[in-house]
Amino acid sequence: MENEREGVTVAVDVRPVPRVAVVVFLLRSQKLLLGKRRSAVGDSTFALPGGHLEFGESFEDCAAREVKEETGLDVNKIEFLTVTNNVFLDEPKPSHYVTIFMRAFLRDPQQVPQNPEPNKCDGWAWYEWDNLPKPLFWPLEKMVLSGFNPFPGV
Ligand code: 8DG
Ligand code: MG
Repeated sequence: MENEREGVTVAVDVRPVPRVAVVVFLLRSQKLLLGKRRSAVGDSTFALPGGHLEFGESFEDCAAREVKEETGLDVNKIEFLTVTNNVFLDEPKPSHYVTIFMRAFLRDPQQVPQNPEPNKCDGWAWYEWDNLPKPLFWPLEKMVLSGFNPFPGV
């Protein structure tokens, strides 16, 4: 497809492409932070905070930014854990994400999560790894079933 913009012809590719997401296992003692999604992808399932990698951004900066935007929390000790390939063809809005999973900790262990984007999430809470809520967002469910564990030294 071609677009006329200020006298310049710009080629626009309208085919769907995979996108990059950065999501965060935010850990506090033996618990991690999850929220129930309000979204065209994975609606009403429990998921990690996270979102789209912006142009020029590092994984660590994206992780800290998304956690801050979605929960108000400040994190540190941000590290890369793993990456998975997630194709969502059966969702109301089909999409494909390469999802980068990071780990982080609270800068201040007393800080309490807020829910500044109530249209995207029902609210955040800490859950024990051995007693996770159901249903989990399936990319996360897939990892749990594979035996993945985000806690250090496991
Ligand atoms: P943004 O525009 O604010 O950057 O993005 P967002 O609205 O917060 O995006 P998102 O849907 O929360 O995250 C982007 C994609 O990341 C999501 O559609 C699918 C993928 N993803 C996973 N696992 C997880 C997860 O546990 N949590 C979140 N939030 N996204 C995940 O594959
Ligand atoms: Mg998000």
